[in-house]
Amino acid sequence: MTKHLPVALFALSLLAAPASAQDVQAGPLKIGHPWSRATPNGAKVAGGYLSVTNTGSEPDTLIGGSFDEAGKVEVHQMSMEGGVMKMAPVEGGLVIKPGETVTLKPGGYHLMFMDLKQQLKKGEIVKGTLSFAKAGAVPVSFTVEGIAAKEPGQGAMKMDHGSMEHGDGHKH
Ligand SMILES: [Cu+2]
Repeated sequence: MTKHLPVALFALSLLAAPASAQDVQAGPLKIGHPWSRATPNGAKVAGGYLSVTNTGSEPDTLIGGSFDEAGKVEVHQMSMEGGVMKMAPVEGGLVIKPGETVTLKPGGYHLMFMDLKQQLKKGEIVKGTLSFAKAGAVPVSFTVEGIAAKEPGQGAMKMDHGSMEHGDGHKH
């Protein structure tokens, strides 16, 4: 992959991304419905969710991103360990193989928005970027769903990500 191609695509995706959250194409990558969840007052972290489909012939890696309302963004994985939910940064980033769709969702892979600047409220749209090893920085807009949303636009989940113990998982 040459250097100038991602730049051209970056410009294209800027044109193709209006203020509302929607699917974004970045070269061979298709980004589906970026969303986040409303946070309780005073919360310092929130999760970011979306899907990435790789329609190309080479793997790419989601290594991080940015979120206008957060000081820092990490790629995290949540898993069960001895009956306890744990989360930790994904070492080296999240690889999306050719032909695969990787979904970041509550209870699994997610973006962790850290050092939140303010409370996220349902219905807000917050701009950010996704950083890929090859596709580069891809601008996206995250729709803030309800505090108990399990997937974009509907549902509720038993466990509230926002109130979970985030402390230990974030020590490096
Ligand atoms: Cu996390």
